[in-house]
Amino acid sequence: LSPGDISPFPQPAKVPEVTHTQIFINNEWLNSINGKKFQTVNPATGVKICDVEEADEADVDKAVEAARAAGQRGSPWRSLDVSSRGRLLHKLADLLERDRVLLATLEAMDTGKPFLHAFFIDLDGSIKTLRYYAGWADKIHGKSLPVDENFVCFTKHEPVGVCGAIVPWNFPLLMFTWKIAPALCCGNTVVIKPAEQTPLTALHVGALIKEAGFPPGVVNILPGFGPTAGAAIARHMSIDKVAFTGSTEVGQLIKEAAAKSNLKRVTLELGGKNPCIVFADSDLQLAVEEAQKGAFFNAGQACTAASRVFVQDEVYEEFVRLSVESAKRIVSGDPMDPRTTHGPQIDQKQFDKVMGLIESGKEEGAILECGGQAQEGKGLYIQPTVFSGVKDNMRIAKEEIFGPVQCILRFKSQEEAITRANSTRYGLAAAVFTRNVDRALSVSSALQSGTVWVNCYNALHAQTPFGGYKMSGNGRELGEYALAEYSEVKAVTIKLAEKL
Ligand code: TXE
Repeated sequence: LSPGDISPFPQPAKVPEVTHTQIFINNEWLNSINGKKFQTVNPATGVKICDVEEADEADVDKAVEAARAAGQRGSPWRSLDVSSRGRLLHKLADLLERDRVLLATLEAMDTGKPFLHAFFIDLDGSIKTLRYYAGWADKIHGKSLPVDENFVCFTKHEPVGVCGAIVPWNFPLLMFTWKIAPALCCGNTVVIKPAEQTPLTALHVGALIKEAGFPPGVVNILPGFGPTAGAAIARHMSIDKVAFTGSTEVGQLIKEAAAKSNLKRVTLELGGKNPCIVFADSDLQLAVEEAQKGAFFNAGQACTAASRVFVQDEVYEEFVRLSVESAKRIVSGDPMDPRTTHGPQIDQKQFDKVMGLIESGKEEGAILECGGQAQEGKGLYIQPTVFSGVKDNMRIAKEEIFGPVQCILRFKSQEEAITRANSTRYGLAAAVFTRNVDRALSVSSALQSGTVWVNCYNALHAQTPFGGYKMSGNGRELGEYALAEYSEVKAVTIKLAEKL
């Protein structure tokens, strides 16, 4: 971008006021019961933004009590007309639109992602998710069933009850709305914990939830840590469902805690090692651009990251050459600068993990084409890194890197590509690049993956279900499919005097 191109873009808020740093329960702002606070830091600068109240088990108990009361029979929330429920979700979407610049600024400060990405991607997705589920609120209905003998039977869809949610730091606001929107649309109440690295946008939305007019206790927000507040949600005896996005390892803990407590329902959206298969008959320039967008978007901190790019023999060298050229054009810098497309990793732990995996790639014999190092004097920034000659048994081909590292692997036949793509414990997303529609469809069918993109990458929509096969998770978020995760089905059977 030249300076002349910058002006049409929205600008970050000048001095974003962080006004909401407390626990949000019953539409009130509270200090933590144990008096603890934690700090949230801007990963682009390493500078503390503010202190936030730290919720623990006792605060979770209080929030669950509020959520349970808010969802009781006869409560204002349970008695609300379904069309009014939809209106409230639309109102919340309106308020996110009003505060879009402030929210995108807070998101960029707290995560280090470019402000314009936060504004155009995270905020856009959050607002659309709220509006999509606002539309569903009065369209969730059961069926009338033909049954034997002199009975009539119908089903109705009821709220599950108190829904716990635990979200990560890579898309804090988007994951928050992916959880609350379907839950509220189905009439549930929510107890949600943002990630400890990124509590700020969720808390600001708490204020908007109150302003929109949601009754007290319908949404409760608990900033805090995983092993304390998060684990208290997972094992709570009075939470009916938990939705989690995060690592596969913690996903296993959540499911175990749910099983050992009250068998609450569990939906999990976990890691990925997503294959992106580029056939020789593809539009190569398009494939290079999309695969790279997949690898480097959000500094590689995406569960959908295109972290294994399989390229067919005939076009392999050219693909590597173009990918390296493209990686070198990525602009890393101040997230508030509109020219920046690449930000830092979220924290030291993630930075160390990514740097460790890059080192393992070098040691195990992958060819380092570009990057491969931290950016000098820039804290948590890592150079966009391209490895070619990657082999299936290398750690960088097997483990989720969650950093700006593109791994390029070579293949010969379609069957080989499918087998290698599927040989992972994960199954979240996959992509196929080809101009042959028969090939696109047969490879899409063969891939063990909750999402398959054809000639595109990271194409996510509120209308489209998202979730994983295998150890990438259970259940689906978004779309009509998510409604089933947030509803109980009740069958009502009536005996009649005679057969109708
Ligand atoms: O994840 P955690 P971390 C992957 C990615 C990343 C790795 C580790 O590979 O490098 O996980 O990241 C809460 N009980 N993903 O350590 O710990 C925690 O507070 C209950 C993929 O950040 O899973 C936060 O709110 N909750 C992923 C959330 O879980 C617990 C996004 C995620 O943190 C808990 C993030 C516990 N015992 C990381 N321990 C994706 N699918 O997009 C932690 N938490």
